[in-house]
Amino acid sequence: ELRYPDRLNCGAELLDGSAERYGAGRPALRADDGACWSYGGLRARVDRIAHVLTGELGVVPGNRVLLRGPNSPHLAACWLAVMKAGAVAVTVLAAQRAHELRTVCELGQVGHALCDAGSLEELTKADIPGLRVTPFGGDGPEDLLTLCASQPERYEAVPTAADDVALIAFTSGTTGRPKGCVHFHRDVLAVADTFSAHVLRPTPDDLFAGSPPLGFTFGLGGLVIFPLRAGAAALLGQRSGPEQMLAAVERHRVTALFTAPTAYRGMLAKLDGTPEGRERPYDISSLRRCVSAGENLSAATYEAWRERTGLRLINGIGATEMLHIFVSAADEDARAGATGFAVPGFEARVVRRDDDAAGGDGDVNGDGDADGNGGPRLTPLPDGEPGLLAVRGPVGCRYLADPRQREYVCDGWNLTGDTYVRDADGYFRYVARADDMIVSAGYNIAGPEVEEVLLRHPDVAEAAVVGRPDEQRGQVVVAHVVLREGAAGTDATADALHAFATGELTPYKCPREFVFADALPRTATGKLQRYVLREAGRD
Ligand code: 3SK
Repeated sequence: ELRYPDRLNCGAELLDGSAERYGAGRPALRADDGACWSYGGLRARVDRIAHVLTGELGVVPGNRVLLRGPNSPHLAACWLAVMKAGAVAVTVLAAQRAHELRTVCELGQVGHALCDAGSLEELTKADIPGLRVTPFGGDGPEDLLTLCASQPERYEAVPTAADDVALIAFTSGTTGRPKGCVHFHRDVLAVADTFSAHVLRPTPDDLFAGSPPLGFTFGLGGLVIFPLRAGAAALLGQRSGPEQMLAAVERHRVTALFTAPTAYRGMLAKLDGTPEGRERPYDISSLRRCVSAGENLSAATYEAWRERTGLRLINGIGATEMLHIFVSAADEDARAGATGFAVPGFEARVVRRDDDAAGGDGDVNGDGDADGNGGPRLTPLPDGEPGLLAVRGPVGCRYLADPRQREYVCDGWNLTGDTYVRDADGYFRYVARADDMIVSAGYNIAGPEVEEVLLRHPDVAEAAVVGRPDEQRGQVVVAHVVLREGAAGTDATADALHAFATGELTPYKCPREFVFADALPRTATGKLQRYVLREAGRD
């Protein structure tokens, strides 16, 4: 069990604690242009920002501060300064638009914003009443970095309680209605002390990099919290296309990479031979840990990455509600097509949820307790039977004033909205998002299983499989496919894909329609929006 002192400031722990434990001269943050800040250098920058926040800007502990900008060492420094000042970071994506920013600021009761000088436009357009915006990274007299110049180098962190709010991370899930997820100072350290410490096992010599934005907790964990907790370094601000990521890995000798399955597929396409404009193939031999999360990792992608690089992808399921990853596996525990086991510190099981208070035995704890307290009941399911993934551990869902809390947390368990099955060896295997199951002629079909097969076809770059309403069958299976370069979206290709699928899948699972597209709809964090495809199919 994780134990933290009652007084705990995660910013001070990550920065001052690691500087003391590992050495203030060690590299902490690197930028693609070659800049490198040591732990001591980062601490001086963070402490000056904390002085500006609590002095000139009048921020007091508990105030909510919006952080906005592309990944950069400055953005990470602002986040740490907000932590040290005892304020609450409200993180958003640089890609978010004015109306979304307005919603987040209203729901989060945000009074201050620190915004990259190049990302001001949407925030200015949002025109949020009462919001004081301070730009950073520019050179104006009001710029945060200009204000920092006259500040002292050391700042005594506010002695927050372990249970004080540190972060409100907004999620729209894949459906578009934002929810604020509240996380405490102890939660920030707990994700490093569980997933990172037990699965990644970083050393101070590691260099972390990847594509997820710091406004997405996948990125905040992988690119700030985990490296700093381990005394390691992070590369921030490289561009996130497949070739740019490969080039960054090569140039900086990155050892730990965080990105989504689509990006691993994109990189694989650039790894064979010598790409145009280069004299030699990419050298990514420095990589030691490659984390894949954000969406389902197909067995095909896992196997292709292993074959090409010799590395096993570390698959993980995480959620903004849970801050980071809670089921995963690495090294010889990793298996193609499986997510893995509950991360040490967490428990996971597959359950059925009975919303009728009288129904179900409610015995998720295995203690025979069915006390009829009127709420939904969870019943654990045997191995091999698909059901809802339920998880509990040191971090859990706390929605900011949102009735959907009751759907997510049930009997002390967090229901992530994913359908999983646990196999005979105890591995958790992803089936589908619970609301993405297709029911056709009475059969339950998991879109990801069909996608997995299509992704094995040499012409297929991306695939999303959804149900379209049908009078006779209830729903029919429709595959939306992005083809690889050189393949044509013709009837002949559709026939070939259909023939390929029927060779691999029980006939009722095979797509009856193929729709060819240039790209699939995704959220700003890269998750597939199957509901957009479903809705398009209704027209
Ligand atoms: O939402 C996700 O998919 C996720 C994955 C890993 C870590 C954190 C998050 C939010």
